[in-house]
Amino acid sequence: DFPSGYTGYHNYAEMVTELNQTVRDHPNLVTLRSIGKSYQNRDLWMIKISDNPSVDEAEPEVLFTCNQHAREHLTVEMCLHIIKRYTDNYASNAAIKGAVDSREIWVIPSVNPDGAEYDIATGSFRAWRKNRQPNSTSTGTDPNRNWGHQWGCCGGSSGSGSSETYRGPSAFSAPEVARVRDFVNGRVVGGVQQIKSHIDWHTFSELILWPYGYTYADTAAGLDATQANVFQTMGRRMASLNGYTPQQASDLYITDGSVDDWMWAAHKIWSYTFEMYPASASGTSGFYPRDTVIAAQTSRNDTAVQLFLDYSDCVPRITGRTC
Ligand code: 0X9
Ligand code: CA
Ligand code: CA
Ligand code: ZN
Repeated sequence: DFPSGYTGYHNYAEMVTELNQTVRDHPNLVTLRSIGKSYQNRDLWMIKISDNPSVDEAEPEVLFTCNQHAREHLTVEMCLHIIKRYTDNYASNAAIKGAVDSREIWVIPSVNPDGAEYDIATGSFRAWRKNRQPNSTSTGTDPNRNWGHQWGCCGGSSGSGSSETYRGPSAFSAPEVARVRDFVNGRVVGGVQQIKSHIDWHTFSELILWPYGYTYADTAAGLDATQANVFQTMGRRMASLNGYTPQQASDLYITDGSVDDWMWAAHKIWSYTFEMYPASASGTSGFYPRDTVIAAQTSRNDTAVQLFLDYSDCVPRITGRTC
């Protein structure tokens, strides 16, 4: 389990308990379901937050995903914080109620539960990143190198099973990635993708990143200058609210097979990657901030998340365009 100094973090069982408690507390605002199983057969839980949550209403849909990377435990807390904030404050806060009533918010707090549980299983952190799926030489696929747009194209991932950025033998070979893909593909209703925007939460470096990651070019196939300007403008606006640094994903380093490139290229979902606290650290220590920072470093993103939800009906509206 989590070592002392970290017991404020949720392990998998505690996360599931929290999700079930949210359903009991707010049965008219949330539904809970599993989108399928991890490699080790854990359920991949997803909560929907909206008014009339058991009805598929004609409301812009927004997706938040957390914990693709096992050791990035602060991101589980970020997704749980979003869930708590948009349910517990519904009755008392008009802006929260407005967002919940006019949107359908999907939250997947742990995309990689096997890796997260492995990271804490001995009581000392293992600095584990990938999932726990065996490969030909070692264990683990990097979920954020396993998505299907320009998979393995560009030196932004590894073909070696022992690598921290092993891309897997084929795109979507990681069951966790395939299940999130299946869910997103299933949100195409009547030929229209219902999910308009997405944030994938990571740690660390305090960054807001947008596509593409596979190329240094600002524009490329499927991403024109007008769209790139929307990504930049929204990214910078959110960064002005949380103090992160906004940049194109490839400005950090080239990645291929990352989630945001696929969300955009395959579905035109306005997909961002947020790298949370801390801004910098030595070695892997940045993945393990004490639980005392959880409250401040999750609520820090409240106004950026609210802005993101506000504009999810038409993200290009941030540049004065219509949809
Ligand atoms: O390498 C990653 O997957 C992310 N950094 S982390 O330390 N959380 O592993 C950065 C990904 C940046 N690229 C894209 N978002 N495309
Ligand atoms: Ca609704
Ligand atoms: Ca809907
Ligand atoms: Zn990460």
